[in-house]
Amino acid sequence: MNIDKSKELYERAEKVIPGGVNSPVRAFNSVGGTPLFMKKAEGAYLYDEDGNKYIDFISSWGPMLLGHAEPDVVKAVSEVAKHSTSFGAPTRLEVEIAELITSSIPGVDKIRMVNSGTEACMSAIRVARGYTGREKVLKFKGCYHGHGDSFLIEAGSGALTMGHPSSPGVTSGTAKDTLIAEFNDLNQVEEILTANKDEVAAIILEPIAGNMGCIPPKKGFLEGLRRLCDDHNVVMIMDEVMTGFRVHFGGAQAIYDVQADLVTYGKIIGAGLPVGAYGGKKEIMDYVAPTGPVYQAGTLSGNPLAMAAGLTLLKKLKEQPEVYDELDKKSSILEKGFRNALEGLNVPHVIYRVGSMIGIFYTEGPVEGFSGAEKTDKDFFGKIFHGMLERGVYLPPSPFEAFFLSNALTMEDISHTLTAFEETLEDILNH
Ligand code: HOZ
Repeated sequence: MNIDKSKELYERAEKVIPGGVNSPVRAFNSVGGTPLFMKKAEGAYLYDEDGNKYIDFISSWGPMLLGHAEPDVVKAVSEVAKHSTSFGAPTRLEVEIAELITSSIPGVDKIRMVNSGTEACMSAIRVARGYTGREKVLKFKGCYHGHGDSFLIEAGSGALTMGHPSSPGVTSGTAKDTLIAEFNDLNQVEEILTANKDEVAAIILEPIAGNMGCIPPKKGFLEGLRRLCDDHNVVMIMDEVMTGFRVHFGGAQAIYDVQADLVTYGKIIGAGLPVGAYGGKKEIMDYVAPTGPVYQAGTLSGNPLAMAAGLTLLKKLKEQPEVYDELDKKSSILEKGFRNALEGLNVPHVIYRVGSMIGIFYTEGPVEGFSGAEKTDKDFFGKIFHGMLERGVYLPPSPFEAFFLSNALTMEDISHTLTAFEETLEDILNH
């Protein structure tokens, strides 16, 4: 495979961009090799600067549910761009997308647009703190909510001890306000809430963890969290940046029938343009300025290009619920194929799938949270990644990212991917 142009761009990029990339996972640090610089994408295919074509299993980390360069989305963005790319004043599109989301998602009475999932989650915990008058938030190890300071905290020596910043630049003052529990461990959450009685403003979680591979909630976990939040007057925040409008039009909340107090969204509600949003119960959202005292603002919030793209995609998804069935079918064929190949060659594995999100862990398991996910064989994953890439399949370049499928994938793409997977496994095991 010739990747000379990517190599040349990477060399140039490293001189002027930290690590040569604008988001760390793109640097291929977990898998080695040169990051590929993409030139274009269409439907389910990515094309790099050297003209190599790949079947895409990232879908821009979620939003490309109908594939890249979806014609109606492209048309909507092009039309709106003719009338300006930003006003710094309200527009009709903002009202329409807010109406569409609030009328579709039970419990989201009001919604505020921001520019990224990070911003949405940062703002949601600020509102929860303002609303409850409490300072601590509880998050789960391995759940990612963007790079806000409060989220870059790792657990201390035990669940009940203070957390530490996981990145220089985050203060110990911030760390003391973030409590960490193991995903899917309800008892630990209860213990932490009891030990921090009347101090916890919010519990924030990815209802289906999508940033430590893909790990679904155990039966009763979300219901249990809902109950604990009610008992302790804690705001329950579901981060549906990856799962919202993807695993189901109503997101994970619709699949598991558990309603959060606040929900955060990202990427997909802008069809891949830079967008985030947080929304929820009226009484909480009315704490946001200018109605309420919690400040949050932004010139590019509700940007017309992003709103036009998002509105077009969400309308299409709402009008075509069969998209989710089709995606489910394709994803389940892929999941079964992966499982058969791994079982056939006796490769230890745990596979999870929720709708069109898939996670494969190369370990005996169990994998129910980060301590299980961490056991995945990272070297093995790196070899799989490169074997697949050579065969024209672009997987997430990290063992801790989920696969995201798009409905633009054809059955031929799925069967090509499974053949590539079997060949790659055989190559690895025979060397
Ligand atoms: N870690 C991000 C997705 N979970 C990656 C974002 C990006 O590099 O684009």
